[in-house]
Amino acid sequence: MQRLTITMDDDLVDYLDNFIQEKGYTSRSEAVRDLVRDSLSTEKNQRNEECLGVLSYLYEHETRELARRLTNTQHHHHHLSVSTLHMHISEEQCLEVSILQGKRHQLENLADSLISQRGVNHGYLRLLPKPKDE
Ligand code: NI
Repeated sequence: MQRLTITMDDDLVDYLDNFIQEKGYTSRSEAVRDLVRDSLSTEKNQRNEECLGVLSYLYEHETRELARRLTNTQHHHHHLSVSTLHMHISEEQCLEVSILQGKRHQLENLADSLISQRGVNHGYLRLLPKPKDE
């Protein structure tokens, strides 16, 4: 192991300490190791990992052509999209929750292309490693 000295803003340290307390870490080092490991392994090594994804977002269905554009995007990536639940929340707002399956970077790209559309709010993708067949 190597010892690192890191400089951080006070705000960020508070944020980190809250995180440590919430998660029950016993030291900052342990927490920072996990954060770095998660972040770097996601970025580099696990790009092609088979994943399940749960994508949720709110959108305003009356925003010009948005409902049609979102559906088109899902159709264009139909091999990644397993199922979508649609809820009409109000006169204007809809909630969609999609179950996705595919390689990590494919699911991230699909989620980005949906979430980044104007009129889509609170987009959130949760990825889970797909359990291997026994
Ligand atoms: Ni709706």
